[in-house]
Amino acid sequence: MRPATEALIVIDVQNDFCPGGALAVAGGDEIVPGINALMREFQTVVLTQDWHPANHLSFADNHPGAAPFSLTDMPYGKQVLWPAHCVQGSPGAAFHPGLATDPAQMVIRKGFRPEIDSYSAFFENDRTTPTGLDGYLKSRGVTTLTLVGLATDFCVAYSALDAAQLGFQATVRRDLCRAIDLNGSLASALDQMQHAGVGLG
Ligand code: VGL
Ligand code: ZN
Repeated sequence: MRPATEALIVIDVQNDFCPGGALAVAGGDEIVPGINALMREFQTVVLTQDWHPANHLSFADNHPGAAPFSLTDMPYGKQVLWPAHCVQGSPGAAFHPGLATDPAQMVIRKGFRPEIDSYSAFFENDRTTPTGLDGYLKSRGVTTLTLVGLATDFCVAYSALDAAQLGFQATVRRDLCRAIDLNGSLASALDQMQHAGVGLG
């Protein structure tokens, strides 16, 4: 068992990010058994859940004429327009049925404001609106994070970069993540994480 200063953060292991889902990540389901096994080493386990209203502005459907995976300008900067995914309460938003959810003490939902996307578990995409996870972890004395889940180059990378910025020692277990890899996004995310001092295990 690892010390109480360490937490495992399991990012968005939800049906819509697994094969057959609305925004399927290749091999997204392959990481589930390994994540379940890793949970047994941690006293603190947090799950995140992408949790969008149907009118969410990250959905291409809510921008007439826009194609999925195109870019748009939001007040906070560029935003990829995604196929509708992880709609609150839908089967696609549920955790993968094989994911062990009982060991988690905390489930943090993000992306619930129609006008702001939230890739990171810590801050929404305006980079200033907090989710509250920083306070939860710090008030529990957690200093060191291991991050796993979906997708490596979006929600995992944004979470790991914010974790490093917030002073946590962060490691991404690449073998327990899978990537979307949109226009070089994986290489760019790995480069940014390396420069930020995120461990890539
Ligand atoms: C994610 C795109 C849109 C992710 C979430 O979990 O990486 N990617 N929403
Ligand atoms: Zn999303």
